[in-house]
Amino acid sequence: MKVSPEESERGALSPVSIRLAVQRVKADGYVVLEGVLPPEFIAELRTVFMRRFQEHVARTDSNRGVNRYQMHLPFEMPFIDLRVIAHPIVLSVIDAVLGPKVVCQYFASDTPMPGSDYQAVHSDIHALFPETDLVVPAYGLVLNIPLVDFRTDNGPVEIWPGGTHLAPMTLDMKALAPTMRSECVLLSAGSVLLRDLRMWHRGTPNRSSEPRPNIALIYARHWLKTEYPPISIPREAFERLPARAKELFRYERIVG
Ligand SMILES: O=C(O)CCC(=O)C(=O)O
Repeated sequence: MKVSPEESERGALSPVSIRLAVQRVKADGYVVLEGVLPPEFIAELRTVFMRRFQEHVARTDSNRGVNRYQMHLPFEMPFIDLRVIAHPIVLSVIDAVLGPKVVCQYFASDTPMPGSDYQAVHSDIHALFPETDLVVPAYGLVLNIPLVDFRTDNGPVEIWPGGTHLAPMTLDMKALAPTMRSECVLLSAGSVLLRDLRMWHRGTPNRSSEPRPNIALIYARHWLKTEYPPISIPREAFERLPARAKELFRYERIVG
């Protein structure tokens, strides 16, 4: 979905756009919002990210398959710019899907490097009721913010849209996924991908010569407890946040 220049200017989607975006998430498991972040801001994020990332790679083994890194982000600028953590356009869709009292409980990144491979198809959340086939409405959304274009050659995320977010968690994902329709999400930097935590997906090989960095946040209903470690937030940074952002991060680890 394209965000119109008027919506960008106002920092708010029209009610019709919000309704469409919400219905896309409910029906398809995801929505792409195009043109949410300006190129100069993406460039700044990418520069600072790549510095951090190179340091991380120099001292850590890859943790998401060969040449593929998940790295938590420090709770500092420019990563905690409100356009990343509490973008009004993005939050308007998140709020409409997840209801009041939403929290943000994951602040990290995924970067396939050249030489990375396919991941196993997976969902980003455990079953709430593993002993049953019960399917419930959305309770968590992943926000992906690409820091470079996602192209066919640089390891775009592959998704199984249109129903897998509503599939019982007892299904045999590994056997089923290869027999089902999937697509690679090709995105221009500046666009964002909002996807149901449950939607089946995987990383694909980066066959280019550059890393493909992507910021990932999880927003959820306030009662959800994931197995990810809490976000560590320096108290001064927390205190400087506006009320809405404070509310989003209120259950995280405020230190100092
Ligand atoms: O950004 C990507 O390539 C997806 C990575 C992913 O799904 C994961 O590591 O769990």
